[in-house]
Amino acid sequence: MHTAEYLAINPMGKVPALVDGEHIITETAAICVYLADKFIEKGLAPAFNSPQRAAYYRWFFFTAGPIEAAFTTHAMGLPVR
Ligand SMILES: N[C@@H](CCC(=O)N[C@@H](CS)C(=O)NCC(=O)O)C(=O)O
Repeated sequence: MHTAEYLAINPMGKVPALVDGEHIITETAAICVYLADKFIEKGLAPAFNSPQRAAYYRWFFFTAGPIEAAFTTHAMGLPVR
């Protein structure tokens, strides 16, 4: 992940990363939302104009933000508040 080839895809040298044609998407949550929207007919996300989008975004990014931070904090032996 620290090769020049991979760093050209994700300069942070982290996985996952998705290359979709000319698009590069990093960050797990962004990849999931991108794919769910790209293949909206699969029903992985609420329809684009659905009011359910509010809760979908709220809880999706809650897991990607505060939950990931809490797991990392806990793994470092620090208290999670
Ligand atoms: N916030 C990023 C975290 C990415 C991340 O930390 N990936 C880890 C693996 S789960 C990684 O690439 N670790 C290798 C490293 O930091 O060198 C995401 O959600 O995709």
